[in-house]
Amino acid sequence: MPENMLGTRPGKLIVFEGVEGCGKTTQIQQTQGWLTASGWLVALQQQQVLSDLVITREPGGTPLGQALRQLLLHAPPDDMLHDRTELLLYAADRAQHVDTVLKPHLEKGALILCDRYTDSTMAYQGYGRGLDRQWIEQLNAIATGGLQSDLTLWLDVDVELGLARAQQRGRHDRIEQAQLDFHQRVQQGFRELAAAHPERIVRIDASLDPAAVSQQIQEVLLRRFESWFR
Ligand code: Z5A
Repeated sequence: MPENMLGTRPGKLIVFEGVEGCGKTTQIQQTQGWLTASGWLVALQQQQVLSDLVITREPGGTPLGQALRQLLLHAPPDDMLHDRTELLLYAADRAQHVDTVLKPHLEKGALILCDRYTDSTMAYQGYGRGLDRQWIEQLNAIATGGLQSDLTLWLDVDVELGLARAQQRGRHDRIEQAQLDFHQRVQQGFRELAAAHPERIVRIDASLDPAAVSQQIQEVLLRRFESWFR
């Protein structure tokens, strides 16, 4: 499906993806700051091509999703989360997020910056956990109702570097503690997805310092704005 099942829609969905510690949160904040400070947001609003800027994430972009996020990242150790259970919880989080946040805002013309989306499920549950990738495609289609990102920025960083950054930050959740080879498989997943969808997924070298990463993202966004809004 070239666009999505909504048909023509005015908003744009930009997703940030990558392994742990790749810098998604940092770069979403930087992008928000740049869009505001550079005047791009106001200019696009004045031209009435965009309504507002929305920042959201998966899992946890809705009140229900926040409860699911807590279960997903901090499941009680004596009630181990099984792989298919985990997959279905991510899908439930996404279905709620798409229907109550993403689609309504896109219909109103918002520019959405979303921390993780369907490629994370393929990378983590498909490549990482080894679940059937056709199931995941089907489940993603059900959960999204066909809504694809307009652009996905894959923040590519070596797994070891990303994990070291995440550890410095001091957060240790269930998935961050998984084995190194699990994270390597996830990384391979993002690599293959980017190769398979070169128009939708753009690689960003996220091993550089934050300002240099932001610079690359701004260049990609300016090129996309040119083609989307001209
Ligand atoms: N997951 C899944 O399995 N399946 C799914 O379908 C979905 C998700 C949707 C939570 O995601 C988990 O959900 C995740 C995958 C799984 N696995 N884990 N754990 P999350 O996105 O909420 O959590 P995360 O991946 O750990 O992201 P994060 O905590 O938000 O980290 P980040 O956004 O990638 O990085 P950051 O917070 O911007 O930066 C981390 C640290 O590095 C911080 O101290 C920064 O100051 C520093 N940093 C950032 N950029 C740089 C650069 N360029 N140089 C040096 N230091 C930097």
